[in-house]
Amino acid sequence: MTTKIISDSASNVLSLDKVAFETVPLTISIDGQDFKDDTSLSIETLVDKLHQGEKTSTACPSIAAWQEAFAGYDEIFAVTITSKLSGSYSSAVQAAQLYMEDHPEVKIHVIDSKSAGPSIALIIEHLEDLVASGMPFEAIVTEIEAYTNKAKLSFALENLENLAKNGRIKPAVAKLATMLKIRLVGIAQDGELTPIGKPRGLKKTVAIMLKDMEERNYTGGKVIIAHTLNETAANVLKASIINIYPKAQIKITQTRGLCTYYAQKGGLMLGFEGK
Ligand code: X90
Repeated sequence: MTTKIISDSASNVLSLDKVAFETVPLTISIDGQDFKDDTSLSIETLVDKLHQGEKTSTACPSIAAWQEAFAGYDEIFAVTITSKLSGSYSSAVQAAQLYMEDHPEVKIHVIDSKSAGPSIALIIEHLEDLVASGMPFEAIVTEIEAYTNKAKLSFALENLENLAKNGRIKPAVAKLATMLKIRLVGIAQDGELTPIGKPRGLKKTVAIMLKDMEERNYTGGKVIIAHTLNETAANVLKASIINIYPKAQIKITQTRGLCTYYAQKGGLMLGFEGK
C-alpha cells in the first residue's frame, strides 16, 4: 500500500520527510510570460518581474496536472487552496473522479482547505503524521476534515493591488488598495478573506493578530508563519507569540510564488491551531 500527499503550490510546502509528497504548481503570468510555481522559481526574481510587469494574473492547476501527480499510488490525499477564491479544488475533484474511473482500486480524498498558505501547510503536516502512524484511509479522512476546521489563517498585507485587480476581494475592501500606507489584517472565514483591522505599524498589526489567536482559541499548539521577503516582521511576530505562549511550536517559512503574488512584498501569513 503506497500513500501520497499532494497539495497545490498555495501551501508553500516543497517537501515532507515521512510520506511521499508533491506540489502541483499554480501559474503566474506576467505580460504573457508564464511562471510555474515550482522549486525552480526564484521569489526575488518573481517580485522584481511583478514590479516591472503591466498585465499579471494567476491560474490554477489543470485537471491533467492533478492526474499526473496521482499516478502510481494506492491512497492519495490532495489539499487545495480555498475553493471560494480559486478553481484548484474543482480541478482536483474532477481529476480524482476521472482517475478513479480508470483506476477503481485507487482511493483519493480531496480536501478544500478553505484557506491558503501556512494553514494548508498545517493540514499537510497533520496528514503526514496520520499517514505515518498507520491509521486507515477512512479514519484519516474523518480526522483531517475535523482538523481542517481547526487550522486557522490570519494575514497582514501591505499592498492589496493584486488581490483587487484579480477580483479576489470585495469592492469595498478593494478600495483600500488605493490607500497603500495602510496594512490590512484579515482572516480566512468560510473560505473567504475577511478584514479585521487596518493598523498603521507593525506593533499594532501584531497586537491584532494576537487578539485573533486568542479569540479563535489558540492555546499553544503549532504555528507556521509565512512571509514575503519580510523575515524581520516574521521574527517579531514569532517573539510576540512565544512571549504569551511559551510552549508554542513556531516555524517560519517564505511564501512561494502564488502566495508571493497575492500577499505581495512585506506580507505576512499566520497559520495556527485553533478550535
Ligand atoms: O486560481 C488562482 O488563480 C489562484 C487564486 C488565489 C487567490 C487568493 C490567494 C490568496 C493568497 C493572500 C492572503 C490570504 C487570503 C486568504 C483568504 C482565504 C494569500
